[in-house]
Amino acid sequence: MAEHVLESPPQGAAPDWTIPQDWAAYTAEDHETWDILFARQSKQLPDRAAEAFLRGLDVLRLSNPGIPNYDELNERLMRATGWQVVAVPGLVPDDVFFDHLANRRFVAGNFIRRRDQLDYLQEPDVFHDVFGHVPMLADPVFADYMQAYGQGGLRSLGFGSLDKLARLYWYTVEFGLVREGDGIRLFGSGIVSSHGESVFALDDPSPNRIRFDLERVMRTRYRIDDYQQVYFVIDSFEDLLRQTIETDFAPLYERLAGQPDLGPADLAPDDEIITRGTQAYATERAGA
Ligand code: HBI
Ligand code: FE
Repeated sequence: MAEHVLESPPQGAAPDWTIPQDWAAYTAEDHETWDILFARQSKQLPDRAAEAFLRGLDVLRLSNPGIPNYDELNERLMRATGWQVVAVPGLVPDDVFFDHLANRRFVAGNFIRRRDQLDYLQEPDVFHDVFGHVPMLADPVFADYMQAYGQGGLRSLGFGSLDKLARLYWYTVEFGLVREGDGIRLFGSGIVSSHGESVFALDDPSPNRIRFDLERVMRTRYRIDDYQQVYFVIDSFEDLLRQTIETDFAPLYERLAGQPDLGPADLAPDDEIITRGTQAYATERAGA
């Protein structure tokens, strides 16, 4: 990830790396790409996504179809939780990223994927960043969690353990599941913005599903190139927020430094396994 990040803001960007969204520059095809993705996911998610996400989708129901204009979106988001979306040219350095989150600003790319990339791309585009992340930011508890994560990130910059902290973000904000009613629902932005993974993460027998444990998650490597081999299931957003606020990260990092990392498909003795995966999907994709 870090290798794609420039050291200083590119020309035209502010010192905090933000740029104008330049909404008028999107083409008709760009807007149509958003509409196709939006229709597809809003149809698929009602039985799958967390209530908080589905409720939050309303902030995206703007007066015009197409890619949201951040000014209009921000009026709604600001009213809901005091968060804002700001446009950035791509990946920004960790300290800049954390500083925005700590101040309730979510950085979003402003480009949209090409028509031949509807199903998968690695870089976060406006569909991933806005459809995937913004609905959860309209939830008051999750909104506080994201800010707490940014504050924790700023405090952690000196520890040399950002890879561990990034795993917490990955396995919650990006790929988290939550226990809800008598089932499990999606809330991670990488899942809800993916047509394939929003089925796979809940229904496929391949991945492990393990009850969330902060230390366990921070020990677990992740893959960025395919569906996850493990998903962690939080009890509730309140619980996630509480653990993040109450944990003293300094001794945690020290403990983690003395333990080996776990691979994405590994199980650990203390795991509370919700579903033990077959790993059939990952095995097949590896060509074994
Ligand atoms: N920059 N634009 C952007 N989006 C991210 O999600 C992001 C980033 N820079 C750093 C970063 N994430 C991370 O290091 C976090 O995953 C911790
Ligand atoms: Fe994301």
